[in-house]
Formats: sequence, structure tokens, C-alpha cells
Amino acid sequence: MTPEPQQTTRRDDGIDLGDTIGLVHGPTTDPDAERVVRETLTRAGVQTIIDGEAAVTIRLGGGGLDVQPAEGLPAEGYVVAVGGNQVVLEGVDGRGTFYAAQTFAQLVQGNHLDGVEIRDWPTMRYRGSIEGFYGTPWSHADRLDHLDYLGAHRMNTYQYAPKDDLYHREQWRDPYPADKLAELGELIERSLRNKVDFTFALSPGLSIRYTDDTEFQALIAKFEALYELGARAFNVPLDDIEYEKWHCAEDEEKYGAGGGGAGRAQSDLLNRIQREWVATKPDLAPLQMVPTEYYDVTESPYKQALREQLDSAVVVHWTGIGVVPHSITSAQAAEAKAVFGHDILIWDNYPVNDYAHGRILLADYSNREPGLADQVVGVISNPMNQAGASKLALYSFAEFGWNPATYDQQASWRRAIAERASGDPETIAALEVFADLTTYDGKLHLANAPVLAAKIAEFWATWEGGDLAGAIAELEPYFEAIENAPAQIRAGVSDPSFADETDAWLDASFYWGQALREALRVLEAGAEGNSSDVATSQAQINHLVTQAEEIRDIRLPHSQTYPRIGDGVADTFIAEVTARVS
Ligand code: LTM
Repeated sequence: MTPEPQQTTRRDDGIDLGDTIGLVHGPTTDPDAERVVRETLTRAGVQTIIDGEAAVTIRLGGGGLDVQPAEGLPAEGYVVAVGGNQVVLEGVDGRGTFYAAQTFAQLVQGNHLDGVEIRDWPTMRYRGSIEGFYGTPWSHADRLDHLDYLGAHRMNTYQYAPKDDLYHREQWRDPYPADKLAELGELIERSLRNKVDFTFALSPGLSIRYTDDTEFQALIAKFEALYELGARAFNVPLDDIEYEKWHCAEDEEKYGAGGGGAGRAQSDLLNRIQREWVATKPDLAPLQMVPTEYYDVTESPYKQALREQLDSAVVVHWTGIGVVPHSITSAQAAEAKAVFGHDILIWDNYPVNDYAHGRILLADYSNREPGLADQVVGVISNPMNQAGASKLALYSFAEFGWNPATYDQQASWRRAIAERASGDPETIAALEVFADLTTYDGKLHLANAPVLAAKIAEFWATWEGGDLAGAIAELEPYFEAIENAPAQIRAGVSDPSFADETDAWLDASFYWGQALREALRVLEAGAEGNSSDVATSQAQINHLVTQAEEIRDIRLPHSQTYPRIGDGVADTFIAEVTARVS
């Protein structure tokens, strides 16, 4: 089950659903939950769903079985009970009932459910993602698929903030053209179906004139257009701007120089949005902002201004210490809360790869302390330019946000891999080999290809001990696994976006696997004193590496360089081999 429920009690009276099910609606029933239940039943082979009781009855929205009701659980909490020929799915609210249905979907195995009682609720209020990276934004189809993924993993937040959507940042004043607006409308609709808060973010900081009323009106008009489409959550990111640079003399005169002035100007803007717009719409979620100093906890005139002047209802984003921090501790988060003086939402820059050109990041979501939940209102992921491949990390964000106390980064990563592989052992193994080659990001993960590196270290130890054949016999299967992983992944990962988006890296892995194997031939030929075979194999290696380095992904910024595969390990091995035979 993912995320793992807070409380699970096994019962011994499981249920076979059969082909006819009764559906009874209780007080907390929910149409999106019902859709998930019906789809699940269809997948399980149920042919008839009757309105009312049957031999097996699903009570959607409570009632039935003698279980403690959901009432009293935290927001979004729910109860699932399976036994005595009944299934009870009850939430404390609509989202809770939807999550009960999603849990039901995971519990159904074929046509069967084991007996169980689950009481569950999220630890963190905000769980999900912020599409907040530079480079090629996600496609419309990527986003629709992503929203389904969030809903199925009990994540409740998607923030629309792609840096390279011109209408989000550079041309923030301009209304969206009709076709873009229609797409945003579809995203909002899909978010609602998945009980995800579609959070529309507008970044005016590159050019806004804070004292100019028409600027405020332009911002509100943009928000209003999204509100009309159904968006109920809004964010004003002011990251990555020159906050000491004013865009009109009036601003400079009113706010003065330095970070303190920027903090006052930004507070005035946010406070006016809060006062004149948010406060007039009771169905809006708390307003959010991303401060310009989002990456530290150092006291400054800017933070002092936000702390003292920004409306207390505004939620403030923070990335941890450092833009992409190796670790985030609860003590740091407590400092962030104190220095910003507001609720803190962690904008976590993992697995975002816009700064790591040529890399996809498929390693574990690591080094975030569970105690963060006591200090912040949530943790959301800034993902990669590759939406489907980002699901590996998002899986773990879902688990961490739901239940940080039980979060185990390695175990969660393995489950995420297994999910991508639909549980197929060969595909799991191939994904693990491939992900190892794409570990390094220079931030959360400082070592590249740790598994490959360890195997190569063992190889040299055996080699130094004089057992060339034994060393090769041990290592070559792993090189073969590198070569063969792409084909296995392409055949075995059912989500087509994964192989599609990692295509460049899969191709590169194939060539590097072959090059590594050829390096073993170099060693063999060298040991035999066969210089002609050494030269032939070395030429072949050069050819393979050239092919790997000619590959380009189609997305910016990765299209500007070659896909990195086990760099610093695979290339070093080949260099070492060459040095030893020369
Ligand atoms: O992290 C924040 C708040 N802003 C930007 C992001 O847009 C960008 O994706 C990441 C990673 O490069 N770094 C930032 O500073």
C-alpha cells in the first residue's frame, strides 16, 4: 500500500467480489470516489453494480461494519474496512472519501480483497509538486497524466509555475491566449477529479512596478481568469529576480534601496492581493508566495520586512538551506519558520534537473528529517523536465508527506522502482542498474553509480590478486546488464512516458555497456600480449563512446549536451584499462 496507512489491522474475513456488487451511498459519499470505485470494480471483473445491498456490498461514505467511524480524524482522513461481505469506505471529508476509494483500488487483487481495517490520515497538509523548473515545460498530456498520478498517491497539490511559460513570468501581464486558457481549464478540471489543489502561480518580479495600480489590476485579472476556470489556490513566486532593481522611479522613492525595501514592496503587493481579492472569496486556499531569499535562514532586512509586514495568512515557500540542499533538518525548518515568521511550505528541489544538464535523476529522495512535519505545512517536489521519469521521486514524496515518521528512503525507492516495473523482477533489476548510472546530482547524491563503482573496485582487487579470468567472470554480467537494461526497460515499463523521456539515456547506457565489455577484451588481449586485438578493441571503445556522446535529448537544457551515464566511473574504468595496457 502506498503511502503506507497510519493504522492497519488485519481481519481474517476477506472478500471475493464476484460479478455483482451492491453500492450503498452513506453521508460522506463523493462522486470522484465513486468513479474510482466503479473503475476498480470493472478492472476486477465485476459486471453488475446495483444500487443498494447485494451479497457483497460497498458502503461508500460510511455506515455498515462495526468499525469506528472516520469522524474525528484529521482533515483528509479516512476509514476503509473490508470483512463480513462488506466494504466500508468513509472519509472525514470529500478528499478523505476519495482517498478511501484510492486505497480500496490498491487493496483489490484480481477479484479479491483481504480482510482489513484501516484508519488513515496525512501528516502534512501540502503534498505534491510544483512545476517550477527552467527549460522545456511539461506538455499538456504530461500534466494530465501527472495529476492522475498525484490523486492515486494521495497527493493534494500541483502548482503551475513553469519558468519558461512566458505568460507565467516574462509576459506575466498578458492574458493567456484562448487555447492556452482552455488547456489550463482542462488541467483544473483534472485536478478537481483527483482532489488536487491546482495552484496557479504568477511571477511578476522581473518587471513589476509595485506602486502602479494598473500592475496590480493586471495581476488580479490573470488570477481572476483562473479563478473562473475553477482554480482555488494561488501563488506569487518572487524567486530568481534582482530584488534590489526597481522598474520605476516611484518604487525607488517609496521603498528605498536594499533588501528591506524589496521586502516591504513585496509585502504590500501580497497584502493587497490578500485584502482586496483573497479575503473576498471564501473558497480560496491560503495565498502563497516564494520569497526572493528562499534558500537560507540568515536574518536580513528583507526577511525582517516579510516577517513584520507580510499578512500572517500568507504561506511562504522555502527550499531548505542551499537551493538544492543535500539535507533538510527540522532544526533548519524551525529557523526558517522563525526568521520568515510565517507558515513554511518546502519547495524541495528534487528531482529537478534543470541545473544538471544532461542528467536525469533517478535516485532516492534522501536526507529529509521526519521531524520537518512539526515545523512546516508541507513538502512539494520541483520535478524534472521529464514528467514521467519524475514519478520515481514523486512516489517517495507522497510517502514522506503522508507519513514521515515511517519514511525509509531506500525502501521507498525500491517500491517506486517496483511500481514503475509493475512488479516484474527482470524490469526491476534493469531499472535498478539504470538508476544506479544516473544517481549523481552533485547535491543530494554526491557519488555516481555507487553500485557499479563498488563492483569495479572488487574487480581490480581480484585482478591485483592475479585472477584475471575470475575478475572478468564476476564483472562482465553486470556490464551486460548495463547493455541490456534499455531493452528490458523499454519492454517492461508499462508507462510509456518513462522509456520515451529517458530514451537518450537508455541509448547511452546501451553504448556504455558495450564499451565497458570491450574494455574487458582490451585487458584480456593485453594480458595475452596481443597488441593487435588491444588496438581493435580500443578503436571499438572509441567508436561506442563517440556514439554515446553524440546523443541528444529533445528537451532544454539537456538538448545542449550529451546524456551522462555513470560518468566518473564508467569512463574512469576505461581510462584505467587503457593506462594499464599501454
Ligand atoms: O528553487 C527555486 C525557488 N527557484 C529556482 C527553480 O525554478 C529551479 O528549478 C531550481 C533548480 O535549478 N532552482 C531555483 O533557484
